[in-house]
Amino acid sequence: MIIKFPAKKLGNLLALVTTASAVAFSSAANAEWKGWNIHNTDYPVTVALESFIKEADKVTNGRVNGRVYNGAVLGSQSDSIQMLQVGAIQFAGFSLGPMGDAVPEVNVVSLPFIFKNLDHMHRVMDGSVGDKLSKAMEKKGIMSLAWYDGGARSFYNTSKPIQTPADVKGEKFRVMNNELYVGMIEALGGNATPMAYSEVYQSLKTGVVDGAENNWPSYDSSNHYEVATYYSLTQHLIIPECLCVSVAAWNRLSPADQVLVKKAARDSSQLQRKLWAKRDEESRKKVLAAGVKFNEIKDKKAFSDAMKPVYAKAVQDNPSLKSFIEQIQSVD
Ligand code: BDP
Repeated sequence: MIIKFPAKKLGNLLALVTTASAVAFSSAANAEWKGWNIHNTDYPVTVALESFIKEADKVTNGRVNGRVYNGAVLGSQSDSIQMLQVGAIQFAGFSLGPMGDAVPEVNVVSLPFIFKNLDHMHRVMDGSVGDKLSKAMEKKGIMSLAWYDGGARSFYNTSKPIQTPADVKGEKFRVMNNELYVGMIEALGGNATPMAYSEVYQSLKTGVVDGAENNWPSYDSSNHYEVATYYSLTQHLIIPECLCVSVAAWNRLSPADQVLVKKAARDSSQLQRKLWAKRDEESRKKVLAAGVKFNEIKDKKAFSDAMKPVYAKAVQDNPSLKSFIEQIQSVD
């Protein structure tokens, strides 16, 4: 497998990783597994990733050892995808949302209302569709060892409740880096700006964007609730997250170690899902107590109908999505 990057971009990525790890880790650097993470301490993804690498170290007698770099200090999520592909980092935990560019099949999980609820997403991802997506990622240098939860994403904004699709008209929304989400907002008559997570707080505060969309825990941990105080429960996206490893790092492990590391990953996903359910509830309560104005959506079908054109466009751009959509819809 050959992945090409412009020399300058790749140089920047490698410099970033080398500097960050040199600061934190001076001995046995060759053996260190560097883990990328966007979230801060105590977040369910963070705790699960830390538990994974600790367990992997234990069960392999230190043959796999490393640490998790929180708060996206190793670069943005788009950077992390490329760093996994070239083996500059060894593992990461993140939303599959921005992965559509690198692995087009994965865009199926970014289609609005594709999953009925969290349980449905679990059944799909823990079954054959999850395996197929993992295979597609593997061809691009990234392997998913386990699926994590990312809850359901809803709109939040600074000026008014979103009750119907018409309320999105003319509003500027931040989306994750993926053209599909731009189409999703445009289908509602809004304007979308793809932007790194780290820039959203300031952009909401200064009016560069009017709103964004995310699950309760991220709305809480990013402090976006302080500056965008209307949260409207559209739940238009349920996007799985992954504990992913670099195929380059994976291939250096013995088959026996691969079995052990995979088990550590699966165990960490059990932990993450438990922590997620708890945190989802805690974050919801916390932001509501802080004064967030929250509304349910009376007619969710109005949103899914308005967003339907996104499906046709996605299939047109990537015909292989058609069969993935059908497979997901056929899972009860
Ligand atoms: C969070 C995901 C994280 C994304 C972030 C975002 O856990 O991976 O980067 O949303 O909106 O819910 O960028």
